[in-house]
Amino acid sequence: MVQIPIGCDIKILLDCNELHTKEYYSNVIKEFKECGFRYFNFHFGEMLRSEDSVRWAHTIREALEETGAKCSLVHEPIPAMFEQTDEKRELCRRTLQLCSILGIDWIATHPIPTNGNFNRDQIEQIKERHREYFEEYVPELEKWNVGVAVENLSNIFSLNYDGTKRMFGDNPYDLIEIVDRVGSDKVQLCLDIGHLHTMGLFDIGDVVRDMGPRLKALHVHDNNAMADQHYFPYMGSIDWKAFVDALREIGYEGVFMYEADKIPSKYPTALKKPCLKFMGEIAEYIVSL
Ligand SMILES: [Mn+2]
Repeated sequence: MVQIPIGCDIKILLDCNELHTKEYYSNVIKEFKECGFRYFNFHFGEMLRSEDSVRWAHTIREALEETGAKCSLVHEPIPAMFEQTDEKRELCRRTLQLCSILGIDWIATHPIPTNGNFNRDQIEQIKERHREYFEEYVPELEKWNVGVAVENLSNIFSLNYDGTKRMFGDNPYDLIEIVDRVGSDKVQLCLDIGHLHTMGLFDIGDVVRDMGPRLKALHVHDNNAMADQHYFPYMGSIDWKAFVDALREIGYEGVFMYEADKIPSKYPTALKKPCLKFMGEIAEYIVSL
């Protein structure tokens, strides 16, 4: 049985700063590896705007090479990709450049924020808008050899924003269709399992199977199906066995990547590593089910 590798948000132990040395990053990465993680989910955050971002990325790359770790996913640039001002375009270009330096395979990207209870024609228009948007981006993605993994959302977000009940992207089948219309191996899917669970409409195993080979990245976290809590697995009500069985069935080749950094962040620094170790044990347990 091929074991699915496990990954975690590196920011749990790391603060991104251009002043940090390669040794600093190597030590942080070693701590992650001691907890079972060799793959990371990165957020460039403010570093994206730093004059020194390219040098900083090279420093981290050296630390990754030295420690035999890999950054496989980044959650950028949101919402930079959808507001095409010159400044945002530059942030997008910088994002792709940093991803390329760091060897990041996939950028988890939310769909264009669109709230409302849409009819069929409106949904069709929104899908076409996404197709056009991503198609335009494909040459850049190819140039930098980085892919976009479009992430499913939750209608819970739209309730927070303006009281509407739906948000485009909360139905993973709309995203499957966009990916097929774009038809590029650089525009694929990221399944946020927590978002999907809050919808209460979809069977997790069926969605994984229907995404099939388009599924390139995961955001793993749990919830009680009523809020996007970003809990550890088993703190909520997701059926983890059904999830991992379906991943195996489709021959998922990506990483079992946590997006559950909010919980460790609540703990004092001294407890962050034990917390991470526990997260590692939970992930190892699930991928062995
Ligand atoms: Mn997510």
